[in-house]
Amino acid sequence: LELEQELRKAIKNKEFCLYYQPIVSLTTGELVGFEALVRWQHPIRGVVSPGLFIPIAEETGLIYELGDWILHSAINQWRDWQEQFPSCLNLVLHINLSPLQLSQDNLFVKLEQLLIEKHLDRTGLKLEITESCLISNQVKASRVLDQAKKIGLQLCIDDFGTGYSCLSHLQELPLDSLKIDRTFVQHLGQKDDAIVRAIIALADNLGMEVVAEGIETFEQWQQLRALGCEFGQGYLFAKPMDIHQATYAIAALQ
Ligand code: G
Ligand code: G
Ligand code: MN
Ligand code: NA
Repeated sequence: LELEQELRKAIKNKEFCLYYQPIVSLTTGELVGFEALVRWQHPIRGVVSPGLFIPIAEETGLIYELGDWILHSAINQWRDWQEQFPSCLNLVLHINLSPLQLSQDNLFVKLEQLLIEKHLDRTGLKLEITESCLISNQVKASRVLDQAKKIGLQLCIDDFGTGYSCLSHLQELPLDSLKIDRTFVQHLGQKDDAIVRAIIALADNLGMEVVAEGIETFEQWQQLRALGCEFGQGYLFAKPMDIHQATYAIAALQ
């Protein structure tokens, strides 16, 4: 309850910021884009993890306001980078969406207005959604996702394999990429790699790109590359960066 009140205040006082974690090509190790990750810079507690406050924001309904701020902030930053660095047009920006945000009727109407207002090139914009929001209401999910595709956004299924994916529905949804959860990556080399192999084959067959998360060792990188996984992110390549560090990484591409 205490955290809830502080969260309310934090939204009013704009105590949030976005970090950007690089996504790289596993073939070359080169930067292909970023995932935007929200941080709460609490005046006393210091940095509070989204793993802690996103669930509270969801329980209390504050996620709508916070989610709008995240979308605005990420899109504004992306527009600034596109203006500064032409090479940015070849990068992707992943933005996480809470399942609750997807249930907002006017989400994509508002988003399209924002994109038009900012004159943004949309080709690299990708929304990350979790499996859980696809199972609760299958018909509605595919209608909502179609709306996102209609306004030129791409879709990525996050934390794949950790929820209850209904595999038959996966092929009916307009998904562009799939993220292998880091729990599977961590087990590479220890256990059988059958699950990762199967996920990559599934994605290939459905025409989806694959991004592996949580790559921490060189061995994991090499194994994923050998299994045909095209993209990755993780501490081996880079931790989530503040705006200055991310800008530097983009500038280095020129
Ligand atoms: O950045 P970190 O690993 O601490 O994130 C923890 C969790 O919070 C992850 O599951 C991540 O998906 C989630 N998260 C981070 N940023 C956002 C965001 O902007 N929106 C939503 N809905 N979830 C986020
Ligand atoms: O659920 P989601 O995929 O959005 O969560 C991404 C989170 O994973 C980020 O908050 C990020 O800080 C964290 N993360 C990114 N790379 C690594 C990594 O290599 N190892 C671990 N343990 N966590 C990571
Ligand atoms: Mn994510
Ligand atoms: Na994830």
